[in-house]
Amino acid sequence: MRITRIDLREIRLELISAFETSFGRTTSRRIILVQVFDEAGECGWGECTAPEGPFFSHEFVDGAWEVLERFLIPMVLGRTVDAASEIGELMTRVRGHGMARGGLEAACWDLDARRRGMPLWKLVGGHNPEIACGVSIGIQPSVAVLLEKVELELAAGYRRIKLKIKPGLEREIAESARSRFPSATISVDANSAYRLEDIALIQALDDLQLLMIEQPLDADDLVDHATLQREIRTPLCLDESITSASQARRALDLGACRIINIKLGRVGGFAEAKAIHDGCQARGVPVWCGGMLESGIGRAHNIALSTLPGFTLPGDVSASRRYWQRDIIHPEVRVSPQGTITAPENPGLGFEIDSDYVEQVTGRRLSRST
Ligand code: OSB
Ligand code: MG
Repeated sequence: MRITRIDLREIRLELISAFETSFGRTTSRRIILVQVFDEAGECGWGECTAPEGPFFSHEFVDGAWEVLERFLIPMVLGRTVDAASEIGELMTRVRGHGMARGGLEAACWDLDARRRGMPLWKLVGGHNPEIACGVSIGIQPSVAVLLEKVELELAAGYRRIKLKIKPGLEREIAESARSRFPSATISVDANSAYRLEDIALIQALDDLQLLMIEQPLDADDLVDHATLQREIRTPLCLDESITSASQARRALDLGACRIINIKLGRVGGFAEAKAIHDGCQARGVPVWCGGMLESGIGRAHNIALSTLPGFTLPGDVSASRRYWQRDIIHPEVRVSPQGTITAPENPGLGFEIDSDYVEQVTGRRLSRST
């Protein structure tokens, strides 16, 4: 397939409720959508998961736009590949900026699947279209509000509850949820808010039967994560630290984690995500699909990725209605009472793009063609 045109647009969507992590609070999202076209005018959609500010990692919306416009689009435009799996290789000269690369790469996977008339999840290599879903719950104004949210999500069927924590609040958050819901599958996510000197705070969570503790320390610190993992029974899961398949291998060789969260954007797209998945599967390490408060397009990509057989733990892939009053895809993503999403059988993403609504919420745009 030959990529003859690439369009970017920035949309703005208000979150139904603010999402707070140890690094900040998000109330609305600015999201870059990528469209790629082939010589026949067939089109694929991608979403760049870069957030509003450089607080999760170095990436953010305006930086990603700049990198896409100046460097990535010129590397892909006019090029011919046999399959979307080769697109990532065209962009390897750019260091980092996985979310910018991943948005463009994922759009090419959607295009490739549509051209072949097959659902994206099958092209990616998935076997079972039914995926297990969890939720990520931000830091709340009080324990009472938090427990109410957890109760609602468990009642909706979600199979794993992830609670955001930050220094000083970790024990209160995790213990209140554990004592109120003794048999629930619960994990916590610190988004790099701790240092190894805070080890006592992390050890205080070790008796709460948590499924995992996600990314307690710095993204670039595999060594301290390995030290911490030796001192606790609860599995560590890495998110921010895992930016590539080689970084995943190093983390596992060092014993820095026992579980890996795979995010399409953070790792630069499907080819790298699949490589991480394959490496983990070969070593018996469970993986799950993370989320970045995506619109329906990024969510649909996450659903496809989650059908790979090594995704044995529930992901942060949940229903559209938890985020948006109105999503940009039809139908919106729905979760069954059993806490599952079924990947669609239609070609490509398998969801229709609501182009009228996308137009309504579009701010700036850019189009490049051969
Ligand atoms: O660390 O997993 C994270 C959201 C934004 C940035 C980082 C993270 C998250 C989430 C939410 O946990 C996942 C989601 O519901 O999309
Ligand atoms: Mg995380």
